[in-house]
Amino acid sequence: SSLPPTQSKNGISFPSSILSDSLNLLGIGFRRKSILGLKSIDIYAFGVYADNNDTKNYLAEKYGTLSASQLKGNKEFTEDLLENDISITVRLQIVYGKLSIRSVRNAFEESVGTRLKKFGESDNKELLQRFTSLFKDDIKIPSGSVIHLSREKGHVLRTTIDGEEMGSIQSKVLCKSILDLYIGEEPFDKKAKEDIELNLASHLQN
Ligand code: DAO
Ligand code: DAO
Ligand code: DAO
Repeated sequence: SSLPPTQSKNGISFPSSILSDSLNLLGIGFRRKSILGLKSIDIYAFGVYADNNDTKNYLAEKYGTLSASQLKGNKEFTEDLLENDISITVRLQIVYGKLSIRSVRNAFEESVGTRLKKFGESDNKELLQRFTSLFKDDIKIPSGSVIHLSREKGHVLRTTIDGEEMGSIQSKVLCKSILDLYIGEEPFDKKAKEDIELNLASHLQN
């Protein structure tokens, strides 16, 4: 079975587990954005961590007999990963050093807003604003900052920046929408998602 990667292509390293021994790294990738339609810049690197026991409990019975290639691109599997009460943390490490809070808010409303709509959240404007209002103008996220976006038990989204608690919000659709950016059908980084599927396949078979 393949070991989870602990280092990304251009040298940003991710620990193989964080927060607890059972929260293990499944894949890493990049969030890129093209500026003025010209060049594409790396905004942040990310690592996706899932709780070993949760993935076994929720997914092994149904998917434990499938090979990595059978899991790859399997829509039902993606849906089950997003939908179930599986603890997952996405660790972001900021690369682009000139992020303003305004551009974070705008990007968030675009990326997460699209997903909230996709998952049928009718009141998404209110939910989005409740969330982005917490992005105070004096928050600093220079290059190297580490943000944790965690889905905890009961579909609670908890956010920390450099270990400092920003707050939590209980919302199944918000948790699902944020995780969809990284492990959904149209992820930011396709290779990262493939690695995640590969590592989950080998974990579920054991
Ligand atoms: O400054 O115009 C610019 C480029 C900014 C791109 C902003 C993308 C923000 C992505 C969200 C970051 C979340 C931490
Ligand atoms: O990359 O489009 C995206 C969305 C990333 C979610 C980022 C959440 C950022 C929360 C902390 C912001 C603090 C200003
Ligand atoms: O309206 O239910 C509520 C309380 C809102 C608390 C939400 C905290 C969200 C934390 C995310 C911070 C991201 C910087």
